[in-house]
Amino acid sequence: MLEFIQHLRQRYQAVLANRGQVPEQTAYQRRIDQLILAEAFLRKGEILAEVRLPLQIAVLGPTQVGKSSVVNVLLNGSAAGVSPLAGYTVHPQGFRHNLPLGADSSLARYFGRFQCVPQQQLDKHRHDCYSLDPAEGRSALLPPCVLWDTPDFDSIDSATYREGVLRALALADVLILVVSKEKYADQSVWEMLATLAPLRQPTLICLNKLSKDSEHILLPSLQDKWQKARTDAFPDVVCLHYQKLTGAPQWPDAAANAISSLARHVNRKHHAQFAQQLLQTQWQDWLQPVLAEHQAAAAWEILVANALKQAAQHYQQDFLDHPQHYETFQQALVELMVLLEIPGLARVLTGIRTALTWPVRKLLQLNRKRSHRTDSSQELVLLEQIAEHTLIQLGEALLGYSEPGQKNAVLWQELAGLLRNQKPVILKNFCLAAQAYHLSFQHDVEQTAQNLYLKLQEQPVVLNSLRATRVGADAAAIALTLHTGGIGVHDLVLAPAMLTLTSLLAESAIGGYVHKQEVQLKQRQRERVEHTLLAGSLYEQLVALPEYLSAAAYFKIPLAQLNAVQQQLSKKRHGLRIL
Ligand SMILES: Nc1nc2c(ncn2[C@@H]2O[C@H](COP(=O)(O)OP(=O)(O)OP(=O)(O)O)[C@@H](O)[C@H]2O)c(=O)[nH]1
Ligand SMILES: [Mg+2]
Repeated sequence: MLEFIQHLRQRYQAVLANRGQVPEQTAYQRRIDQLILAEAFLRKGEILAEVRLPLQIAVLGPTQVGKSSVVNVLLNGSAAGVSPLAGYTVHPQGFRHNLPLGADSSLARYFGRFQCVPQQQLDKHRHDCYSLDPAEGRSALLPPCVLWDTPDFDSIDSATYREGVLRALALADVLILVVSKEKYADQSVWEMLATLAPLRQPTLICLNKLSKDSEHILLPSLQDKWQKARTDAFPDVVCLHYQKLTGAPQWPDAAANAISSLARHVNRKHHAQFAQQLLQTQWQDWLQPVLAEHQAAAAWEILVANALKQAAQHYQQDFLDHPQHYETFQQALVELMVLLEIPGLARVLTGIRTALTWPVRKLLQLNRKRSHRTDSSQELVLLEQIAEHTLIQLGEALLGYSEPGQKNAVLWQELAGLLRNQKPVILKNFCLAAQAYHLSFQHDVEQTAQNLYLKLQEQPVVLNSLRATRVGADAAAIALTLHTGGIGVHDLVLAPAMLTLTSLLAESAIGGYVHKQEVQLKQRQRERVEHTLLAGSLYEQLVALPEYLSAAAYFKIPLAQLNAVQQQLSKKRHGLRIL
């Protein structure tokens, strides 16, 4: 689970980085924050399950509200760096208050790739660091704890050190939110508090830099803002008045125990439960663009499947059912003529001396190389046209989906571009597959001819009339011409001899059988075209297109992986030991 959350966060960051300004920018940024928090919160849970971690208190707030000043007041020291420069603190800085000396390895494990550096050596330009130093003395305002001064989350530069803030905040058992008169209403403050809500940390608000009596005006408004962002009770507020002389806040005596009593509300036993609730409530929102990609891919598959259904209908109408285009059965009849070796055939072979003595089939074998029946096939021409038409139709549909404002418009747009670029390759592959099909289907044509031949053998009357008529001889001549490359396959359809031969057979005693053979051949042909060419070559190439979407700009998390993680999430209702 932890690895998945990490991966999801990285995908969000990559997608944002690669797509530039996206309409969902704000939502993506919020989810990245939530994922960093969740990841850190789960990591803390892992550590809590193994070791005793001292109480962690984090001071947070927008820039220049006096966070570091409050840290110093609470520690009764001056260790935290204070400055009038916005965004002065850029690293999480921990101060160990009243804690026995001990190994801090569990915190190092918590911070992971972040390096622990002595406070004085923190580099302003390196943001994957934190410090953890002992506090100078003891403070009556704090229980034994690690007190964290954190960087702001609202300045322009804060984007570069935001992860450090979030990691420190997810570690905290208790939060101290510092806001000032100027900053308490900032949207960033309340967005951050909403993001932190699932962590259920007991919180104290410090209203800093107050002028005399201004708290009465500010407090109701502060409460209102809290209630809009959170569902938990409005916390205690400590009002800190502006101290011109010291330049530092002064903690009121009445609030001396505020933090210690807040710390008593910390209940780490519920950590696992809170973590699970956090995942369950945010899961669907996090996965929304990931699922949207899968939905788009599924929609594309349906689009392709429908287009291919239409393509199959075109093939049926414009070829199989078309009286002037359908040539395959005529080809079977040509083969039949060859098998019959109709007498009189020799007449048309004048000029080919060997033909007078050689059986026709032998002659055809010699010429087989020369004639390539796929070259002249009307079927192949039509299939290519159908494929091209299908791609044009799909391209138009994609453009419709890519209109700005449409769901997944960016994805559809890129898919439209991919289709445009890949079109020549898709068509070429399709044509090759079509030729291969056509060649292999000759076997079925020959088989049909064999069936007819065998049937004719049983019907000597029909056979003899065929041999006796001129039609037979003419058709046989055409057969030979076709085999020797003299005419193309499509010419067969309209050749008068072939037409007469067809009707002669249809009206003969084996008419029913001939018709059945034709129907069966057509059926096999349709199945083969649908299966190997439409559902095969074309569908497979088209459905694979989304795989070529630029890897960095999309989530591309497989459904199987999603399902596996989701199962984990729903299984472990009672605590997240697996996490
Ligand atoms: N006079 C007066 N100045 C204060 C008070 N609290 C903070 N300041 C000043 O406000 C400025 C910012 O204080 P910091 O404590 O550095 O604020 P911060 O929130 O840590 O700021 P960043 O680290 O930049 O986010 C400093 O110049 C402080 O001296 C106060 O109560 N009175
Ligand atoms: Mg600071």
